[in-house]
Amino acid sequence: MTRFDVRMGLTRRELLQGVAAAGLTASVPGLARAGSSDIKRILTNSHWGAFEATVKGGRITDVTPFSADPVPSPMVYNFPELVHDRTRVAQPMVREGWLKSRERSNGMERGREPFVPVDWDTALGLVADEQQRVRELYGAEGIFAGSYGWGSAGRLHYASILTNRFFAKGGGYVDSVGNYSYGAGMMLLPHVLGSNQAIGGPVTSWSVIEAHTNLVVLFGGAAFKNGQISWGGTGAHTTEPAMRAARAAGVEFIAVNPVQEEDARAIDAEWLRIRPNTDTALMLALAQELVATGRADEAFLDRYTVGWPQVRAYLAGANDGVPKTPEWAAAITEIDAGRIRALAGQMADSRTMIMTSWSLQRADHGEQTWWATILLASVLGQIGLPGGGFGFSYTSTNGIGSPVTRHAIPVAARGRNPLRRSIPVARIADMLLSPGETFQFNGEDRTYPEIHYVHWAGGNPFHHHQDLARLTRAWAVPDTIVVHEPWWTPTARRADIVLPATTTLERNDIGASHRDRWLIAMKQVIDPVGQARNDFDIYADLAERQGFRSEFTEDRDEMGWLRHLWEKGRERLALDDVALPDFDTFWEAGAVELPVGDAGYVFLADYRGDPEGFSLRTPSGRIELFSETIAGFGYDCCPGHPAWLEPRAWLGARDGAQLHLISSHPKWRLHSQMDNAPLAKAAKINGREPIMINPEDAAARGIAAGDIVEVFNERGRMLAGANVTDHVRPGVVVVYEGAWVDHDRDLGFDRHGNPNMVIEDQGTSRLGQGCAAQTCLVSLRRFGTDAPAVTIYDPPAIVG
Ligand code: PGD
Repeated sequence: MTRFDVRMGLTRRELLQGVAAAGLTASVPGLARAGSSDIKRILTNSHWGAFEATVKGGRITDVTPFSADPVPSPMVYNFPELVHDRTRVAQPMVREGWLKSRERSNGMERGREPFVPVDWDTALGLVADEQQRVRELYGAEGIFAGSYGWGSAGRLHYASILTNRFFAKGGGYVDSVGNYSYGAGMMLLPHVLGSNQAIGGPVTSWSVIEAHTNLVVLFGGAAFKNGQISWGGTGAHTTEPAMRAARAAGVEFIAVNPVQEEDARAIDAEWLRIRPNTDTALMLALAQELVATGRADEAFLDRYTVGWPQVRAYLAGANDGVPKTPEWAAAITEIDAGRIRALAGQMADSRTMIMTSWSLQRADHGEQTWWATILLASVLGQIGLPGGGFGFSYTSTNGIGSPVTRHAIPVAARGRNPLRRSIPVARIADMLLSPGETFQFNGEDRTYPEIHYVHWAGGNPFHHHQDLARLTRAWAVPDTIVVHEPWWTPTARRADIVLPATTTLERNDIGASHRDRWLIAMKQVIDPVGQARNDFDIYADLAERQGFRSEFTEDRDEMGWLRHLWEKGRERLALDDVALPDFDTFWEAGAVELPVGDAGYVFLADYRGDPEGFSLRTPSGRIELFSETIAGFGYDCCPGHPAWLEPRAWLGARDGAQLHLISSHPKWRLHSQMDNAPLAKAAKINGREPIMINPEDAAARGIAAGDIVEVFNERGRMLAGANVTDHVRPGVVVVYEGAWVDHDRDLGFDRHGNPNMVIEDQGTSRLGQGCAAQTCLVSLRRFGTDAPAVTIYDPPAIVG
């Protein structure tokens, strides 16, 4: 089978040709002929971009990207197949064993037993009765509804927020805090900078970078691929054009990365092939080299930071006897000491912007990489100058550095949870497995509750969580698990009750994100597929059965809510001097373009100009290179200043021929969304998720391109398809996250290639407790010829 190379900017024709070349069986509808009378074209929006859907005979036959989008994502072309795919959940379903007897059903059978179709009335009755039973017996503490996940674009039908709202109005629930994207960083930054602005923006504008920056040092991705998506909707893609424009204007890029990404090549980035999880050591050595060569900006450090004396002593090796020299870092990072010295000089001689990606804090001690970034930028002393300093999100999602407005159209309010109890989001399995156990989190001691009922909508924990075999054991613990999903994802298959949800194309909504200049009326394109219903309506009916419909809906229907959210947004945007039309005018027009915000924005320029007047919201009012607060927590896994802490698994301490597994974000789907669509399927190798392997590592194991390989360690095993390439350094393999796991517990492995089968389920540190997926060692071998077929795109067994 030919591998289809998925590139940006692909036309639909090229896409279809590629799909055909890959020998896929997925149905590819023909292009709709314009001018035919029964054809409708309706504008809508999605995380991947806005597009016009062509509808014929009640089916979506084609899509045309939004005309104002300079670089549409090819992923929008997936929609016709995706929406009508055979993996849609046709009607409400109940796991057979649970339906027969909840008390006697075995939680380990979740994902193995067949489902029984039921009508909506029966399904909602079962769910409402079960919620009431658990609430009466165990209180709000027995219910987990911290349902995490990206869900879909739109301001109203955002599934996890509606979930929180339903349970808040219904008496309370155990919630989750933080996210899998930058959970460690978002806990750290308030201590160091006083806010999370460095993540969400505004950050220094790309136009400023283009005009003033000489050198961008990218720690982590140089990824246009991640810029394909934005939470809430994407009218115009800005990341790729901005990076290309900066390059064309003469900005030099250096990519510090174990992988040479295609996007980094597109901007001629020099590749520094670092060992995974060692960037902190490199940053510390760069800082130490600047000190040693008299190039540290002592005046900046003195005026704008606290804790520099402690950190300078640490860099010099005063406490541990280990000066953090280039030679020291070279032994850890495998980047030549001479190159480290030269890079320090280059950074000091240039107007330098440091861009560190979200993925680098998604690792053991991930907090340190972001703190060390701030340290290095402080030593360079360019923070607050045009084109200098640092940022964390430029290459992690669309729209960062392309300012729009401060305010946005709001989402439906979550409501106040009367039970003020939550866990860090990535500690879900610990919570289910260890009720009553105490854990530390950002200076607090917390206790895991005893959960009897789990309700999930808009997320896919059986893709996003680490150590999926452990999650399977944890998932067996609650009495009941209810999932709303459009598709038979791995999580839907592991529910007791599955409620089929509509997709964005089957309902009305408003597409808007504060990182995008387009507000788009997402008008319903087709009728709901099968018996799918909107999450909002599902919750409204569940609330009705329990006597709080009016509190949940505030007596508004779908269009009433959209009108309400629009009017609230209109009031807020007026504060930014933006005059929006009334709702009816907007709905009729289909799209409204917001004026571009402050394109000359420089992050922390106000602080640099007047550090007292614009003091930071840290205890000292300054950038905290040493934090008394963090030091006071007494965590050895996160001391009071940025430090090199050896990761629990890394190439510097590997066992024999182990390889470091990186599982970053794919360019052909969003997390697990669209894994069941043509583009992702076309990228598979021998039907498996691709694994990038360096030729040296492949040869040492007798692996050739296209082979099915087995990736394994003490936690689990999975198959993948070999992509032998020089674009990954020796010792490292890459499997993108998000393939629908096809874990056969009898065979003992995942047939498909979800990296979370083998990744450890441990927090980044006791401070952040974030997802640490990028810390993982694995072994690799050729699997042989008779690999079992992937079955995950077949719906599960349905009886009765
Ligand atoms: P998605 O695939 O987006 O992944 O994890 P997340 O769970 O967010 O899942 C969203 C689900 O919502 C899909 O199943 C989709 O079908 C469903 N859905 C969409 N729209 C609707 C709707 O309207 N209603 C309902 N009810 N459902 C809907 C993402 C998470 O994965 C994140 S954010 C990150 S950053 C992490 N990254 C990594 C990583 O880098 N490496 C590894 N190994 N693992 C990761 N996991 C994390």
